[in-house]
Amino acid sequence: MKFSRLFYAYSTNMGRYLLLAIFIVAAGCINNPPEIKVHDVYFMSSGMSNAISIFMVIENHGGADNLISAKIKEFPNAKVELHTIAGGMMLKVDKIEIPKGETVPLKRGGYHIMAFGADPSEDEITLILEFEKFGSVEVKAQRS
Ligand SMILES: [Cu+2]
Repeated sequence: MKFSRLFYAYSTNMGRYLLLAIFIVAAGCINNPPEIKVHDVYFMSSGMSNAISIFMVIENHGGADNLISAKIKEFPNAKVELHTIAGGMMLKVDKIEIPKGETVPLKRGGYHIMAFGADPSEDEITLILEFEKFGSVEVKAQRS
């Protein structure tokens, strides 16, 4: 009896819409994992004492992710912030969005990482980038 009622529901338009809605919701839940690659990493003195600006290219060949924080191995006590430039002003941000399948440049005049309390005369530093889903990525940055 119950099975025949289910079959009857499916045979109606209402039943088909319901099934379609379930499929759409299910598809939305399945997200590709992010596939992050970081390259062209460099840093320079920011002009302020013991502050450096760090730039790079972040490629994502998978699902959406966010860069949420960064650390410098050689300067564990440095304060490392994510910044952007808006209307000529530098702003601290909580995260940098790395959309699905996109390449996000961290460059002058846009998104960048800034570290306070890192010696700008170093030739090379090791950055540990923390992505929300992908986890941590360790990269070397050369002084420019
Ligand atoms: Cu900055």
